[in-house]
Amino acid sequence: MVHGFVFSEMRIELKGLYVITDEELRPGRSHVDIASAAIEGGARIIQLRDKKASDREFYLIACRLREMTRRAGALFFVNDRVDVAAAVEADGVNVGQTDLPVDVVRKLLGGSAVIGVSVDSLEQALEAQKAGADYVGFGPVFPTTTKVDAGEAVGLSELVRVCEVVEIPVVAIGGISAENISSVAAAGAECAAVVSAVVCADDMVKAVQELRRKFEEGAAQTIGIGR
Ligand code: TZP
Ligand code: MG
Repeated sequence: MVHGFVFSEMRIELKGLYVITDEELRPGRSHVDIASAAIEGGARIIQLRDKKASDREFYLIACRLREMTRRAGALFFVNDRVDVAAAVEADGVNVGQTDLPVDVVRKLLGGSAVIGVSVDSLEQALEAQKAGADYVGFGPVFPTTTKVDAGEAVGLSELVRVCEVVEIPVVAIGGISAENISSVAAAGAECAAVVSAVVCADDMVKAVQELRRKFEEGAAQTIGIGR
């Protein structure tokens, strides 16, 4: 099934590589640098994630990324900050298990906003789906050091199970690289979200191109059923 959302008359698929910006992994690389390379490499889903910026900084960066993504015809998501997502008219927001509940986010952002919920089990994924989430971010699929409290890797077979059971799009996350992204796509995930695979690459544009290509290769041989 192809999942799509309509954004100001434009239908953009929630499918493929999902690049999350992070300024901490590679000092000197800003959110704008990362988003700009991601767009140049062909990524069409970008999320701003920053746990340290002040409200003002975060808002100003979000304004820049909103502008860049709009120009590129890319989706723009904000992590955690529903208020900032609303302020900059982001396409959506990604919230975790301890952030605002989906019904409250929906009330604040309205019906057309895409709400993603981070989950680490099938139970949480089904709960998010029932609550009205538009997608689940499932992981960490593989071990990662990018998010210190990410917990144990859930593994590829659990990803296959979640993709089979859950009806809303599944965005796989955690430890995804050029080496394993094909398997994630083949497992049935609509998207593969990456941080370090892009942010820490010597050449971010090339990394994005390679990740996209390998995602497509994997998606062509989906091993999950019923998608
Ligand atoms: N949520 C679960 S794992 C993770 C997040 C934000 C970090 C993913 O980063 P990386 O570098 O792609 O493993
Ligand atoms: Mg969060």
